Amino acid sequence: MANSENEKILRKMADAFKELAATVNSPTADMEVAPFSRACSFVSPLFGCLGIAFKFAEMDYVAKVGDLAEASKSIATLNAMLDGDIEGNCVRKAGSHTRNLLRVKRGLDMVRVLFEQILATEGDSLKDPASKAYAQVFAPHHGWAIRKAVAAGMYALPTKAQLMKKLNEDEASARIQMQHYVAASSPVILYIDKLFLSRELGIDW
Ligand code: 1PW
Repeated sequence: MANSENEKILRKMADAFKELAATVNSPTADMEVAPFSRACSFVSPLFGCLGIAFKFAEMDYVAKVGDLAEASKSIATLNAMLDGDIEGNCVRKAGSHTRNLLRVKRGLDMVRVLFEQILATEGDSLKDPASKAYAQVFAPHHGWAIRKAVAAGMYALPTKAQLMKKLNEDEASARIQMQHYVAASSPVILYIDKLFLSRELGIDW
C-alpha cells in the first residue's frame, strides 16, 4: 500500500485544483460540474486521515460531493446548476445542489486554511492549525453542540508526523504539495463565492 502512486493524496489534490484554477483564470470561465466534483472528491481521503473525531465531517462532505457528482450527469456547469435552483425556488432548501456547493466550498476553504496554518506553524501538533481553520471557516455557521464536538475532536487529531505517514509523504514533499493546493484552491474558492454573490444569494448561510 505505501509508496503506491495511488496513495499520493496530496499530489492528487494539488494537481486536480491546479487544473481547475487554470479554467477559472480564463476570461470566459464557466466551470463544469463534473471536473469540479471530481477534484473535490480527491480531498475526501484527507478528512479520513484527521482521526476518528472527523468521521462526521468526512461523511457530510462525501455525501455532498456525491450529490454534486450526481448533478453533473444532467447539469453541465455550476452556473446552470445555481440558476436551476433559483428557478426551482430551492436555493437554501436542505439538500439542494446550491446549498451543498456552499458547504463543499467551506470544506475546501477549511483545508486551504489548515494547510496555510500547518505551513506557518512550528512543532508537531495539529491542534492550533486545525482549531484556527475551523474557527475561521465553519464555526460561525455551526451551533453550540457541533462546535463543542469539534473542539473535543481537536484532542484526537493525529500529530503532524502521524499525518505525514498516513499521507505517505515526508515533510518536504508535503510542504510543496500543500503550497500548491493553497495557491490553486484560492481562485477556485473565489470563483464559487462570485457565483453566489453575483446572484445576490449570499454566502453566510
Ligand atoms: C481539519 C481540521 C478539523 C476541522 C474539521 C471541521 C469539520 C467541521 C464539519 C463538521 C460537520 C459535521 C456535522 C454536519 C454539519 C451540517 O449540519 C452542516 N454541514 C457543514 C459542512 O457545515 C450543514 O449541512 P446541511 O444542513 O446543509 O446538510
